[in-house]
Amino acid sequence: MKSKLIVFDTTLRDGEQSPGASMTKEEKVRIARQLEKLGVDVIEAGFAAASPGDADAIHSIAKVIERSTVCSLARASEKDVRAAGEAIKPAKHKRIHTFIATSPIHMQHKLRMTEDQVVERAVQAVKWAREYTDDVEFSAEDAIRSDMDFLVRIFDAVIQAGATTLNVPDTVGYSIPVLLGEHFKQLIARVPNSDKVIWSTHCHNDLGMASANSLAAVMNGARQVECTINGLGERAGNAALEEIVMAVKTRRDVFDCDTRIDTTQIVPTSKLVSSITGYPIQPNKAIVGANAFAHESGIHQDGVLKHRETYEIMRAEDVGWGANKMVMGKHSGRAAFRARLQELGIVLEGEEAVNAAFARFKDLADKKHDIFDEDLQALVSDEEATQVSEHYRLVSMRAHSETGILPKAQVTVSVGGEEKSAEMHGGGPVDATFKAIEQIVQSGTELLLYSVNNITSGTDAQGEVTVRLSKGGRIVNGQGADTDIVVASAKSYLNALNKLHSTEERAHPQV
Ligand SMILES: [Mn+2]
Repeated sequence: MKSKLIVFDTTLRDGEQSPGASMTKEEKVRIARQLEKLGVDVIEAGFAAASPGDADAIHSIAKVIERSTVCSLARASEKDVRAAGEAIKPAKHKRIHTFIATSPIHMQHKLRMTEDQVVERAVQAVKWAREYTDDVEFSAEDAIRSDMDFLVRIFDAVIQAGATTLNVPDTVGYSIPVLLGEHFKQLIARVPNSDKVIWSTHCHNDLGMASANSLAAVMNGARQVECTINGLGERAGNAALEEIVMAVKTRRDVFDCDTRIDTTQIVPTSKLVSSITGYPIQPNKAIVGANAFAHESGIHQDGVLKHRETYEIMRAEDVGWGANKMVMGKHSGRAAFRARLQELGIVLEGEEAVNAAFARFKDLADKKHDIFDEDLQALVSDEEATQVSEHYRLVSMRAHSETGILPKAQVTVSVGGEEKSAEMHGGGPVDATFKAIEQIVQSGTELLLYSVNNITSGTDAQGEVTVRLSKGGRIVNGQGADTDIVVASAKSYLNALNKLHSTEERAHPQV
């Protein structure tokens, strides 16, 4: 009988801390529902004390999630822990995850606290958290660079205070598998009552070893892995959920534990997170990259055709490739449209919202023959984006490109209800369009990233454009989808400007 490996997904917390990846409440709820369908045990839904908006998003997720545990992060302060406790209150299964730094460099330079003070604060935070739930996780931030004797002391103290999961994060992505495994072995051997708690790993990918390090922890007794979809996260990201889950499943001969993940939901979840955050997936990404199961070379193809196991260690359909064959089109009715949204876990508030989304669907079906699940997700994202306090709205545009002629764009934007137009030349139709928008808006932002990806295949596919803008130290991603990539570009640029216009300031702790 294999033991259970708890999958703790932090896409909505650590993942959201990727530059510009911040999501709206509706987007977070949509991802949380998909994570539940995927079979994630714990959903870290956010950091409640970051802002009232963050607390509200966690609260909304806590209300709709039934099977997964809903968790909020909290620094080791009374204000943070109480904010977390309030935010997760409606959840059926709830957890508070509190943390404090334990490495000498963090205690001296960041916290300016002594070891005794850090232990006292950690114990107090766990006790506050226990007022709200019996399920309390404690993280020793930067554990990998902390002194082993001190870690043993603080973990012993928080177990006595009531912590039930102990997380040993490699916050800065510094470890290597052999050392990290040894770290877990020693901790579990030395901490009193270590068998009464779940040991957890949280690895960052700065040296490209997040998944390998996490698995080394599992081989040495960790029974919870903290990870994100597509490896999203601070800097180089976190351990990728899909890699951990498939490694444990594929190498059953090595791991004496198992997850309860429905692996056929991996690819749909990956696509949803990518499309909502605007972080495209590299084609050669393990499990979820477009090439992960494509056999280009003739020799490989021949081998695979003769006997699949010659080159394939996993089956594409087991991770959800090709599962989205369900296609809708021009003749699909309102009932079918609604049923499909429901199956995708998309809940639209009220008949009016359904009607608006259905009208968009019909528009799209006029331009594009087959409508896939990914198109529906993009359509709903687009619809939600238009509802988010639209200070800037695209009224109309015309872009012209012709060989031998300087490209030109004419754009009309509604700015707080007032229509303004401009016409500009540029290096190409997209450049001209952005220049025309800037001529109207005068935002003074810096364009950090512009990327176009096709949502599905074929030349009639919708283009999904991501634009990353920076202004005064703040970074936002804007997105837009359309069968015309110049129009999609204008939408994404305005979406980013709207976010800069409305986003509130938030705290960003790192674990
Ligand atoms: Mn982290």
